[in-house]
Amino acid sequence: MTTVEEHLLPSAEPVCLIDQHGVPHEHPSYDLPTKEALLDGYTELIRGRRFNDQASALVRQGRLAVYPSSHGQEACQVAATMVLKEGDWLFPTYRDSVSIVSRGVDPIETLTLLRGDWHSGYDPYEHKVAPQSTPLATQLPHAVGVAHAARLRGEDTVVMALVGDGGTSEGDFHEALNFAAVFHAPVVFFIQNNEYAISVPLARQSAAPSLAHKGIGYGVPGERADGNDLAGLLAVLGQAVNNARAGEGPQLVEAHTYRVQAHTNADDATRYRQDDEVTPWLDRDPIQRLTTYLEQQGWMDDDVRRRAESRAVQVTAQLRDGLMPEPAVDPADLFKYLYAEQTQQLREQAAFLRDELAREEA
Ligand SMILES: Cc1ncc(C[n+]2csc(CCOP(=O)(O)OP(=O)(O)O)c2C)c(N)n1
Repeated sequence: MTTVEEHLLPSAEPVCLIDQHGVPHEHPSYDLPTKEALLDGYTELIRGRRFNDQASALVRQGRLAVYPSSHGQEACQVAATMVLKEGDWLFPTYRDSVSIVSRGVDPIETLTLLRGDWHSGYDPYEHKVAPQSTPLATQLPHAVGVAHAARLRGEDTVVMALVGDGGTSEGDFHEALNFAAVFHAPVVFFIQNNEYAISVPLARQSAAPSLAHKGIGYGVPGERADGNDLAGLLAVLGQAVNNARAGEGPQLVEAHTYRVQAHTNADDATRYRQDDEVTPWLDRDPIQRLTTYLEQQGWMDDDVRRRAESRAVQVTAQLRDGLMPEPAVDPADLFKYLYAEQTQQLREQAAFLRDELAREEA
C-alpha cells in the first residue's frame, strides 16, 4: 500500500482512550487529554445532559415544539466545541443544541429555532456558530465556503462542520468534501454516527467499511473515534483541528455513538428497534465512564461535583424560567428575509398565502 493511501485510511478500530469501564488505554498516535481538559469536559457533559433532559421535558409540557435530543451523544457535542478556538466556526445540525450551548450561546436563544420562530435565535457572527441546519447536509458546502474564504484572507480559522450518518448519503456531503479537498479548505467534517437516520439503520444507509472511509475517494484523511469517550474524541478532534489549521486541508472524523432516545418527540423508536439493542449502549454512557475514570484518579472531589452541579442547575433554571409561551410569528415573515430584494416568485407566493389566510378567517 502506498503511503498516500495509508495517510488517508482511518484506524481499523475507533480510537478509545478511556473504555466503558473507565479504564484508560495507551494509544500509539493519541495521548490522554490533560486533567484540566477532562475536568472541564466533565462539567460540560453534566450541563449538556441536563440541557437535553430539560428541553425534552419542556416538549412534554408543550412549551417547546420539537427537540431532537442528543442524550448519550454529549461527549461528541462537547468535544466538537472544546477543540475550537474563539475565531473558529461551528456549523451545527438540528441535533447539536448541546454543542451550541457549549460554545457559549445563550440556552434560550439556542432553542428559539426549535420553538418554531422564523430566525435562528442567536447572532451567528457573535459566537461564530451558523444557524442550526434542518435540511440534511446543506450546512456542509456553507461551512466549506466560510473556511475557503478565511484561507483566502490569510486567517487561521478552522471550521467544524457537523453531520449525521444519514447526512453522509446526501449529495451536499460529497460536494463539500470534494471542494474542500481540492481547495485545501480548513474544515473538520465531524460525523456523529448514531446508527440511525430516523428509522433507517446504518446498514441500510451505507455499505462503506466505515463512514470515515468515505473521505478516501476525495483525498480527505479519515479517522474514527469512540463517540462515547470524551478523552478519545478530544484527542482525535484536537488533532484534526490542528492538521486543518496547519494547512493540511480538510479532515474527516467519524464518532461511533448511538441515539439512545427516539429521533424526536414525534417519533416512536419502538416501532423499528428492540430494547435489547438499546440496553448495551446505556452501559457505554459517556458521563458514567468519565466519572469512573476521574474517581479512580482521585480527581473527583466535592469542588468538581459542586461546580458541575451548579452549572447544570443554572441551565435548567434558565430554560424553565426563560422559555416563554409561543413566539408571535407572522406567516408573511417567511418571505420577507430570504433575499434582500424579493423575487417575483416570492411576491406571488406571499400574495397567495395572504389570500389563503384571509379566506380562512372570513
Ligand atoms: C434534505 C433532507 N432530506 C430529508 C430530511 C428528513 N430528515 C430529517 S432528519 C432525517 C434523518 C437524519 O439522520 P442523520 O443524518 O443520521 O442524523 P440524526 O438525526 O441521527 O442526528 C431525515 C431523513 C431532511 N431534514 N432534509
